Amino acid sequence: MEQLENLSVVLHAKNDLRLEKRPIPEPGPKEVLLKIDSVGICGSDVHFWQDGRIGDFVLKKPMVLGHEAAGTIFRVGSAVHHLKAGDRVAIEPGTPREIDEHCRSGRYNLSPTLFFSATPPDDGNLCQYNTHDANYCYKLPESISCEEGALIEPLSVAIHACRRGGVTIGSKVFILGAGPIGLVNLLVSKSMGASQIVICDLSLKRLEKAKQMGATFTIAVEKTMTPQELGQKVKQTLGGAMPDISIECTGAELCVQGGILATKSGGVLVLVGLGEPSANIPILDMLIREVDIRGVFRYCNTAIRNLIQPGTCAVLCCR
Ligand code: NAD
Ligand code: 572
Ligand code: ZN
Repeated sequence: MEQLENLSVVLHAKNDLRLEKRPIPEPGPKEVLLKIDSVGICGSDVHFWQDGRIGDFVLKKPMVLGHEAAGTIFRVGSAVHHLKAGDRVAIEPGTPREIDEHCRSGRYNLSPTLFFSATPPDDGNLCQYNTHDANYCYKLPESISCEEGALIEPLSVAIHACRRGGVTIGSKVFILGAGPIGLVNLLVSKSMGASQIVICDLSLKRLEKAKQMGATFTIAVEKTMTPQELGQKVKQTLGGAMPDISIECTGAELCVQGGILATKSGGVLVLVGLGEPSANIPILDMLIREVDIRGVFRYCNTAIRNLIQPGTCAVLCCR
């Protein structure tokens, strides 16, 4: 019989990435063994590689990278009945380890003991075979490739952010940052019915991409711009109106400040971008104009089973 290998991309320490053979794991009763097909490289994989840490999450032992992944079921655990060998699935990397108060309220992303692929100390999916909780594997319909399946993960960040912001039909949305996360927020805002979407970035090339992807207006930010100028520019761009919802996807302090000032009174600023642990923000402006600031920690409940076709998954955008 052919001897299977499990070549894996393992981060040992800052700037010490190795390709090594690891044993093929055995699935537990509620798990599946997956042959990994596609893995996206997220900014956080690059950060762990280059810095060995992100904030308080520090690499202390070797870890397999990759949390944007899709694969094919190779074998199922004894208690798994909704999936079978050969099914192609999108993998949700965050799986609860215990049913705590956050899980019970449906916000399992907030569980402090959550397993999350490729966040120390939990291994990711940049390998040939891996096991995963079967309840967090979503069968892909024929029409969705594994590459697209892997991209459901970053898409989920945007679905969660737009839900947290309350994006709905007719919303005016301001997105700060046109990197992959800003761009998926653009796509999800559109699909949730936003009528006007303004997006800003320092990079003209990224703004060009945003325009191609359906942004109504783009704003080129200059490093010398003040947050007040950014807020004014957004209002001017929208013909005197202010956005109902702003979604911050840069982590830059200027953008957090500009996001508050740009948002209409009674509106919402959603913080997705990971910046410094503390920031100087125009808190009085936020208070007197009742601009709500909402955080985003990854996502929860963005994919479900059995919606379109029995046994397959659908990504939920609309509430
Ligand atoms: P990215 O670095 O590719 O994109 C960030 C964009 O912001 C870049 O295009 C950059 O030019 C732009 N930018 C930086 N400073 C700016 C400024 N002063 N004005 C205007 N634009 C500016 O990153 P990404 O992959 O798109 O992710 C965006 C952020 O979201 C990162 O901080 C990432 O860590 C974070 N993130 C958070 C979550 C979460 O759960 N909260 C999930 C995924 C990603
Ligand atoms: O797709 C999930 C994801 N989450 C990111 C970044 C990139 N991709 N977040 C920013 C970093 N945090 S963290 O709390 N951490 C490393 C666990 O600083 C998680 C959310
Ligand atoms: Zn990611």
